[in-house]
Amino acid sequence: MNLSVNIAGVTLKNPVMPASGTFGNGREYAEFVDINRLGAVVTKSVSIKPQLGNPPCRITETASGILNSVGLQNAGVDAFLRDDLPFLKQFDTRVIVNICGHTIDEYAAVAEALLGTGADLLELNISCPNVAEGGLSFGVDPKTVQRVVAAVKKRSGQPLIVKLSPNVTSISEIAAAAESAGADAISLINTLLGMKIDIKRRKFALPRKVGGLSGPAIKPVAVRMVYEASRAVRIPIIGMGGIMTGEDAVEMMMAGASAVAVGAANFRKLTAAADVLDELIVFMNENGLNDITELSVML
Ligand code: RRO
Repeated sequence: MNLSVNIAGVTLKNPVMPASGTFGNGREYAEFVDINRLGAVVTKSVSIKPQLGNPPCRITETASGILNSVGLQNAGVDAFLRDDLPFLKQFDTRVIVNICGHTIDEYAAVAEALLGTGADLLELNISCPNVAEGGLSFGVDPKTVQRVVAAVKKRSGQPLIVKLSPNVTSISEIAAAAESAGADAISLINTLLGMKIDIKRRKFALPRKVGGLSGPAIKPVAVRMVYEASRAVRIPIIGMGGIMTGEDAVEMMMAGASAVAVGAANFRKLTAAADVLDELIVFMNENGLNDITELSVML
C-alpha cells in the first residue's frame, strides 16, 4: 500500500501530521507517541523574538470544541534552532516549521533564520486570531496575502505552505492570492473566531474576549473551505479542522486535501494523530485502495 504524498516537492511517508500548536514541539508527546509514525511534525508558531503570550485563561471548552487564546507564546527562533529543531531531527519524519510575525519584515526574518537548517517545509501563519498586531490581519485581504507571501518567498529557502484563515468571505480568493504570490502549498483552516461569556461571573471567558474555535464543531466549515480552495488552486492542500477519526481524514481528502492535520483531537488523546493514520489504513483496506492518492478521485 502506498501512503506517501508529495507536498511542494517534499515526500511525506504518509499524509497525517499534528496541526501547529497542538503538539508542542514534539517533546511533550515523544514519551507517549511514536513520532516516527507521523508523516510530519508541525511546530508551534515560531517568531523572531520570544513571546510571552496572553494572560490566562487561555483555553476554555465549548460544545464540541475548544476556544483558545494562547497568543503566540514561543521562545523565539534562536531558541527554536538550538533546542527544538535538533530534537525533532532525531525522528524519521518531516519537520514543518510554522512561522509568524507582527510585520512582513518579521515574517521574512524568521524564514531567513531557518534557511539551510533542517526544516523541511515552512508554514506561513497568516491566520492567528489571538494577537493585537499581525497574525490574522495578514490573512484576510488578498493584496496583503500576496505581499507577505512574496516577501517571505524571496528570503526563504524551503518550500512554503501558507496557512489560511476561515474568517474570510471568499476562501477561493485568498487561496488564489497565495498561489499567485508563490505559495507552494496551502493549509486550512486555522481556528474560527469565537466568544464565550461566563454568565455567572458576568465576564468574558477569555481575556481578549475573542478566541479561536477548533474541534469537531468546525469540521463542516473546514470541509467546505478545503473543497472551495481546491477548485481555486493547483497547489497541494493540507486539510484540517475538527479531524477526530480516520473517516474524518478520508472526508477531508475527498474534499480535495492531499494531506491532513489533526489538531484539537491531540488534547483529548495523545495518540490521536497516529490513531487517525491507523484508521485511514483500515478504510483503504476495506475499500480495496492501494494508493492514498486514489481518495481524491473517489468523490
Ligand atoms: O497562539 C495562538 O493563540 C494561536 C495561533 Br498562533 C494560531 O495560529 N491559531 C490559534 O488558534 N491560536
